[in-house]
Amino acid sequence: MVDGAPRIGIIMGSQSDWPTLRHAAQVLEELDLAYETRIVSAHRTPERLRAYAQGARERGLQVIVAGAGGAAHLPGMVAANTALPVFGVPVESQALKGMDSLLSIVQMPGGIPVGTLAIGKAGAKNAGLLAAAVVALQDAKAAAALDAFRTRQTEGVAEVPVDDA
Ligand code: RP5
Repeated sequence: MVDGAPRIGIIMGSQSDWPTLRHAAQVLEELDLAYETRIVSAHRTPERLRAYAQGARERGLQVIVAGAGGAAHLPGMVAANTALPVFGVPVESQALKGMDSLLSIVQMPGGIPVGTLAIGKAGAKNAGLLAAAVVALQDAKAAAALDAFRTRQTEGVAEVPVDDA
């Protein structure tokens, strides 16, 4: 974990979502940005959800990454309870491969926005990067870390494919 007061919250509906959401955490580690993680279920812990979202700004959070699967109401309900930016990550469900999660998160009514990412690992990683970009708007160190990440990524792309990469 990165030291310092977290400005990014990563929340998920269940422990079973962590293998996906940890990719958001991993990229924040790489950028050396502090974050917190919590299990907050829209259905099983609705009071925890309300308290988390309503107290988020006061506690110093600037942005929330919320991942859930199936009837994935967590990102939308968090957005309903805070005006902080919320990025939703659809977790790949067994039954419907995450299409249920995606459609549950993306179709928000006008007025309560959730920035919805791709299903699964790529969505979680990009939610982490977007959260970092929000923080970087007012933090030169975070902005420099994001630029360095992009440079490393570009430099890591080989020009020619190999058999056993
Ligand atoms: C959702 O239900 C969670 O976000 C999770 O993706 C899904 C299944 O939860 P578990 O039954 O694995 O706890 O609320």
